[in-house]
Amino acid sequence: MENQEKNLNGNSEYSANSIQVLEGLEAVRMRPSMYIGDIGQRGLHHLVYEVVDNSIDEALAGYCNNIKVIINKDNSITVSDDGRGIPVDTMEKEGKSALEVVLTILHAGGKFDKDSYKVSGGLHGVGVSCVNALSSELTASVHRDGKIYQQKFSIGNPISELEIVGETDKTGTTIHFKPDASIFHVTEYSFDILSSRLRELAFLNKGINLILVDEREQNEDGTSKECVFHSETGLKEFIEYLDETRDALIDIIHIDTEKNDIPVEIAIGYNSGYSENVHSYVNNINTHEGGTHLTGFKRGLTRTLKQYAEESGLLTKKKNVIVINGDDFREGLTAVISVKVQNPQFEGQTKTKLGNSEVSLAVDQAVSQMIRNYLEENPNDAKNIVSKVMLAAQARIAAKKARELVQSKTVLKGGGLPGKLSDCSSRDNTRTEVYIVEGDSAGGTAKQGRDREFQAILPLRGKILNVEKALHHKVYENEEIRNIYTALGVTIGTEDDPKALNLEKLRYHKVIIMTDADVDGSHIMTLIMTFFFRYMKELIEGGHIYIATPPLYLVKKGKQFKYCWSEEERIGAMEEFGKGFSVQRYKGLGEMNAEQLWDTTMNPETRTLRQVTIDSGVEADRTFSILMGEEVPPRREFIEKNAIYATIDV
Ligand code: 0RA
Repeated sequence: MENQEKNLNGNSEYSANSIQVLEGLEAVRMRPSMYIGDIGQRGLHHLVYEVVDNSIDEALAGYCNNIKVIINKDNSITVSDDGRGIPVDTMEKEGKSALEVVLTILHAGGKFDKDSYKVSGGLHGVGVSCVNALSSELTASVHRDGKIYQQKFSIGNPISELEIVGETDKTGTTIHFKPDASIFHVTEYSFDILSSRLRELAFLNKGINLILVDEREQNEDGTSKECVFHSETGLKEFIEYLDETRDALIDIIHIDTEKNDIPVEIAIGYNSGYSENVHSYVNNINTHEGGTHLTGFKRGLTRTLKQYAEESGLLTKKKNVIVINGDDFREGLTAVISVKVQNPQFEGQTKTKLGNSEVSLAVDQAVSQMIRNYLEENPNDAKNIVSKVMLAAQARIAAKKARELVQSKTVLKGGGLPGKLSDCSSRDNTRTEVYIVEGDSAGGTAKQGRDREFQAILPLRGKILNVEKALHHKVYENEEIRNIYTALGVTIGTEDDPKALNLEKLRYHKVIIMTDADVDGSHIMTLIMTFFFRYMKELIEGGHIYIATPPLYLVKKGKQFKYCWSEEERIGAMEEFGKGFSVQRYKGLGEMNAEQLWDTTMNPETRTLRQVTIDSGVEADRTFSILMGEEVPPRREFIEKNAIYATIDV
């Protein structure tokens, strides 16, 4: 292949223009978290999304069908697409190629191709130049006009000219980058995290092929691990995926339309469960905090179903007329709402709440058209939904009473706290912590082993209720669960939202779940996590939930000993002592004495806590529904492998 080594800019001087450019990207390197969220695992993966988003834009514009993401052996990433290729001609104003502008100027993305359909965007919509700034090396290759163009960069600066390195009959863009290890705390990519995002993108953008290859893992035949994500029916398949193990009450209802120039896609399903699982997206971004699109959806759904129920006489046939409200229409509802908005205004604490008021009506109209059509054609499903709604209304009234009971002082013992709680003496809730421990005996050891100044112990009796399968009022009536609410000092209902958790009076900064390192302990851990995910998600989101990691083994020889947290550590310790050692496997917390428990698991100086975070609300929702439906799954492995809740060591 001929290497022409030609400088297409006709300009070998970067200096003049690059002063300004360097300042722009230098800001990204100075404060990376402002641009990509954080410099841990999340930020690391965000780099990939940022690049993929550009390819998705190209696909939404109708020019690209295939996007491939490769995790290379060295944890660098290659993203390639078969779009038109980033333009390479010189831009007059900047005096450099469009490619270089895209890669070196912040927010340059929107400068091109104004008419094209640019809606996808990362959490902060920062563009591929940020990825460049935070990569120790980045190579951009463009197949376009019969040629292969290439330019290399390092920490955002060009280190080569734009060169022609070959000829091609294809078009497309390939970005290869290696995240800068001097910036990121974590440099290893997770196949599972990337695959959940690509799966989600496939559902949200039907028709595109998204391929994920992991070069770090070879199959037996020498090929690399690979997954292809493709959806023909978009959000309909998304609901099928989310509700895989739930019992469907109706066929999935789906609409893909445009209202007042706003593309709106919605799919809903009703299942026999009690939880509400509504996921909303704006420009492919999960809007955790909701916003105008969600408001429009709820309003349209409630109004249309209510109207239908009243007109068809299904509601008034019952003797006891009960007042139904909006919540009742969403019990057992799984829904995904996806809108594409030209100039999204993101608000809220995590900038994931849509503010654009015009979107509300668009979604309202779409959902009401969708439901009206569906109910007219499927009167039997309509009956199923209405009877479900009536049951939900009755259960809601029971749940309200039970919830009030949770908060009423009458059920509480001395000082308003549960009798089983061994509280700490400090009331400085920026440093207090509570250990939630299974069983009274482990609770006893923890109580002796703790530092009572700032560590409280709340023992739970055996297995707590599986909230995934319980009606709300059963959850609030459950004694162990009530103890958790009162011990933590959290209540239900804030000024903004009567159902949100109120953390104002949270009594501990860290809530640490400590269970045995065996199958039973894992099961209890899963039950407790399910409770926190479904009923106290705000605590997880606030970074308050942690998992304690007791050791698995004690290897001992004479006066020397070593605690081990993995098989490798155990083998290492045995080799170190080579003869005359003994190995003790700790199955339960109760097998350790108070001092051992303090040394290994509770002492802030030496312990390892794993903070629980939610990487993907969608994956977490689905996984809890699967996990808690199954009989005897190897839960701990499942949880850790599948990153239901990702945990990071702190
Ligand atoms: C600006 C203008 C055009 C395409 C692109 C950017 C583009 C960017 C990326 C980033 C990754 N893949 C991409 N593919 C395309 C339009 C070019 C034209 O008019 O031919």
